[in-house]
Amino acid sequence: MKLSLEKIKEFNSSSAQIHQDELNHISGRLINDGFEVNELIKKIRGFQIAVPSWALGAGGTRFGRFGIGGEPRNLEEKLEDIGLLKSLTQKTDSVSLHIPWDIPSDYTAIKSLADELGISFDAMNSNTFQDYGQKESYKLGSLGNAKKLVRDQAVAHNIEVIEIGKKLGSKGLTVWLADGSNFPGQSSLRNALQWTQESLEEIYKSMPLDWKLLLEYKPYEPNFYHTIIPDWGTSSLLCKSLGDRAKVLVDLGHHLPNTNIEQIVATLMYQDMLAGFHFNDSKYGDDDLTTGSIKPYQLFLIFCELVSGSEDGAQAWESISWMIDASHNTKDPLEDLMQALEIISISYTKALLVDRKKLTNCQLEGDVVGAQECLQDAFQRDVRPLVREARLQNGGASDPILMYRKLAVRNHLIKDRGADSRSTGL
Ligand code: RM4
Ligand code: MN
Ligand code: MN
Repeated sequence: MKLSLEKIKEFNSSSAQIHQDELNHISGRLINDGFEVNELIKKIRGFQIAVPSWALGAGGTRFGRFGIGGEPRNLEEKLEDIGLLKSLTQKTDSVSLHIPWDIPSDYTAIKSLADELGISFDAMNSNTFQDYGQKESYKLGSLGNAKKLVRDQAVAHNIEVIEIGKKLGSKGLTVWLADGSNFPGQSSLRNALQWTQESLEEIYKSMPLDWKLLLEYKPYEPNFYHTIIPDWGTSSLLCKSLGDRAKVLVDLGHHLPNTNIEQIVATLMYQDMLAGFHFNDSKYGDDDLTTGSIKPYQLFLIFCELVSGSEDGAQAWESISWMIDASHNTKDPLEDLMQALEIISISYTKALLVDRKKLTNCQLEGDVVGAQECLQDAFQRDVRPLVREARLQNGGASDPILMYRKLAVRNHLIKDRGADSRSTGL
């Protein structure tokens, strides 16, 4: 299903006046406060976030899965769904693929469909956390497995993912390892780390020079005693040993409760070691809930570090990759992704509105209350008219979810693809 620009314009016309009033209101206030509104809108327009191919179907938990209907049955249909998201939100123009879930059967056809939809291929994800018919089992690990045969197979898989990505024009490989152990004594902690490092070295050597390696970390799950790469420190230690094209990927759900993620972001940027993000939200662990649904203030604080880190020249904004990594059981995944794209843009916009000069002065003068007020002034603003204006200028819908519902897009997808169509992935 495709949405024409005319249809979107027609939908937008009914709310044009209200939008203009709201935009005038906030613009007046911002100009008064010394902001360049057009500059802000330009930045918001340019900020695009990659969508993961595995978030387009109903997710599931280990207890059950509830289909949503009309799920994309193949890579072509996944691209079509992202095309829809792009038309409505103008907040995403790329997809992050997961191999073997998304191996293209016809590269030329996939490339031309992606071109037609204006979608490019973001970082590729390898998968050595499942068995899918390969020779050696990953039950006891992959890149850090005690058996060399398994490690070699896992390395070869990652190299194959690079080859697939090269054909699609991707420029990055994301590695997430489930490797670890469930019981003390099960594995040699030091050896497992060394094997992982050696395997990663092989993969790194096979990467084209204009590619980057994005290395995730996660404290627990699926292993519950130890995970080989449990935290950003271990990930950056490994990346440093590999070379400067290896950097740390921060998946917001991969932390123990109450971890100060914005500090991790600041520290990584300080060392030019931040590869990018997997956006999602969580209450307890790797819950993969909608970004910003539980801790919007934390998301804002993370963006404050990103904006200040790049403006201060610690790490270039352009060197950071932006991706969503979520998977749902109870929402229409397309609506969920629209919510995520919106809140990420809102958090970014609010971070742009922090009076950084004032904040620095408060910090230098030890004005604790003043510093907090600076952040609150930006966080409490309703920036939705700015984000909407950026979307409208890019050709998107004034209210993407409302338009999606008005057009009954999910029903159309169910009609086309069936009520029990099932997406590959999680
Ligand atoms: C993991 C991790 C990876 C993703 C898989 C599907 O928890 O976050 O990024 O590839 O899930
Ligand atoms: Mn992730
Ligand atoms: Mn995760």
